[in-house]
Amino acid sequence: MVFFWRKSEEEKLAEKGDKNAILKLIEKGKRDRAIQVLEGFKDDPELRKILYDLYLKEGKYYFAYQLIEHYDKNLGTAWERATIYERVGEKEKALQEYLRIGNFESLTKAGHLLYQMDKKEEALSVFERSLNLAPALKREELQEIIRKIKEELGLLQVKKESFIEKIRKGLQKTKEKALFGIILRGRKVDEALFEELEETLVRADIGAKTAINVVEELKKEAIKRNIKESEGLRDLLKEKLSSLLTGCQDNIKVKEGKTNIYLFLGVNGSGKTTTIGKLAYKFVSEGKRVLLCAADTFRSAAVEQLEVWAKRSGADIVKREEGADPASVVFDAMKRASEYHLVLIDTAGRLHTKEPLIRELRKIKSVIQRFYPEEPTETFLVLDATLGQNSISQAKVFKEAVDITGIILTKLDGTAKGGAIIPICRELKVPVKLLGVGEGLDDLQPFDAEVFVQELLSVEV
Ligand SMILES: Nc1nc2c(ncn2[C@@H]2O[C@H](COP(=O)(O)OP(=O)(O)OP(=O)(O)O)[C@@H](O)[C@H]2O)c(=O)[nH]1
Ligand SMILES: [Mg+2]
Repeated sequence: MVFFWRKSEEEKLAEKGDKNAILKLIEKGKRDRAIQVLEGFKDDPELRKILYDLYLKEGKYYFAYQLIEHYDKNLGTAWERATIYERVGEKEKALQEYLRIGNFESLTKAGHLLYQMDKKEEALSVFERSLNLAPALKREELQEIIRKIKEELGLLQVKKESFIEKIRKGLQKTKEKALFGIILRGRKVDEALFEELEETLVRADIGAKTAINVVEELKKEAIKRNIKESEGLRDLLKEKLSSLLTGCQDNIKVKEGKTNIYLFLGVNGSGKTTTIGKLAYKFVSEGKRVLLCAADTFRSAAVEQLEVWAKRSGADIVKREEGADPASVVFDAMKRASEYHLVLIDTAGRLHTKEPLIRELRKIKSVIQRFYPEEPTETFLVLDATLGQNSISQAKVFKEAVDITGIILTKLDGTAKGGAIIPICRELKVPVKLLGVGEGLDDLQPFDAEVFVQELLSVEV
């Protein structure tokens, strides 16, 4: 009897808005009754908060939402409000709260919401912000999401072309191909043919001396093997050119499970920035984390250009203002490098100031080695194929500054001087690792000497 009397006394107190009595009701598990009572005191901030907490505990999100909407926009925590908004379908409001919180969890939530709302570009940028704050264990999951969105936005479309098809596509644009194709098609082997061949080899920029040698040897072989038709010379020429390219070919090095630093050197306009963009795209498509370092601080446009490539490829970027010390940008990049598989460093190539250029490049290298004594994994010299052999002299300046591990020959799609690849690699004694065959994301190929020569002399023009 006493028990019932005391209980109703408590309820009476509660009904009058006595906070302690209400809390006692809740303590005893009479949540519904407490809610019923509290709903009469929504104007009282203290009791309202108790009601709000109860709504959340009971999963009555819509009621909690109404409290927020009609009584107090700051009720509870921002995270709670965001969750409530999300539950009741107020996506826009949920989004605003998540963005305001701005931590890893909330930005990830905001990214998902934006994606659901079909705002993919915004989702991408929010996920990228969230990635910057992500704990190590969450990074991969987030990268995968980012990669997927990029693919959907067409930022990472992977063309299904075979390796050989790609090389063909690139080389089809080279002009020598047409020349050799025509000379070697359906002709009698005679002095005039040899002269034309020699001329074409010179025009292809393989070097006059080499051209004369090649043709001399072809003549001897043609007599020895009694070759009468030009078609028969094709294989001989292939053999000869291939042997000249022995040792000129190598793959780019990537140390698995480590941070790889690649340094890109070359004169203005040789194609450094474009090549970095293409290579970043290739690595990001393979699921690697890539950081671009804008150490060409000479012009602000150079930094902007690299930023565009970072966006297109899905790589991150480290930059500073125009005119900043390039080595200091490299320093910033090195501080973050351990989070990445690859760091690609863009440099300025002002050749008219040779001594400062050499000093600058050495300084950059020493900054890299302060952090990673074994790096750079690759120091690429980017050369413009349209300059042909003329690029050899500029190459020597860079070689003087730092050791070059590979040549990247760009713009091979628009030149008749692709033959220069032979003197370039033989004279510099550095292998050619990549070829640039256009301005698109996909227009970068590994250099394969055999395929290169084969395509050069192929009849399908
Ligand atoms: N056709 C063709 N154009 C290319 C290729 N690579 C680069 N280019 C173009 O060449 C021009 C110069 O390329 P960049 O990448 O800006 O050269 P860079 O070495 O960074 O030049 P600076 O930043 O001035 O030192 C750009 O218009 C590119 O689009 C290629 O393989 N083929
Ligand atoms: Mg550049």
